[in-house]
Amino acid sequence: MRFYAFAFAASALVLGACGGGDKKAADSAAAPAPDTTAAAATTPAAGGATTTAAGTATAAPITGKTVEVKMLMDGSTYKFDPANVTIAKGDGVKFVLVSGGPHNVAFDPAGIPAGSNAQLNANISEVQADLTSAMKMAPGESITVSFANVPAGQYNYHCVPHLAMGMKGVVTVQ
Ligand SMILES: [Cu+2]
Repeated sequence: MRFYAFAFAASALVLGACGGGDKKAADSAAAPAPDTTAAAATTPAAGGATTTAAGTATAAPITGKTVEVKMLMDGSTYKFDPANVTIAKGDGVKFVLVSGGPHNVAFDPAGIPAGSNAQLNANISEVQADLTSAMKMAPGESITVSFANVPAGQYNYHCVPHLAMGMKGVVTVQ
């Protein structure tokens, strides 16, 4: 009790002596505040900027020819037909459901040319998730992908419901 009283008196003395009440409050308020603010501002801003940059690509319309790829069930095999097509920049691919739906078109993020992700997302009709089209159910329904304003290279894609059954293909853009 004697110790406690002494300590209290001492701290009161210190506070009183240097006017530390204000200073200490100002320091403790100022010190953590910039750190927290900086961390909070930096992290979402960086993430947001990246997302925004990736998401702000506007659809580049097909300027060349449109190649048709069928999505079908052949016996017990699900496939894109033809599975491999070679086109020029500016061409498009129309994926048409023939049978065996539901089917969709999903590009593999690791299987497309570097830097093509944002534009490809913008160029997929009815894009539903990253590089992934909406699901199509009925014969005659289709997904169209423009390969305008994207880098040349190989674009690997698959059908999500039938990936395990090997329903995949490659669009090569020259
Ligand atoms: Cu499928």
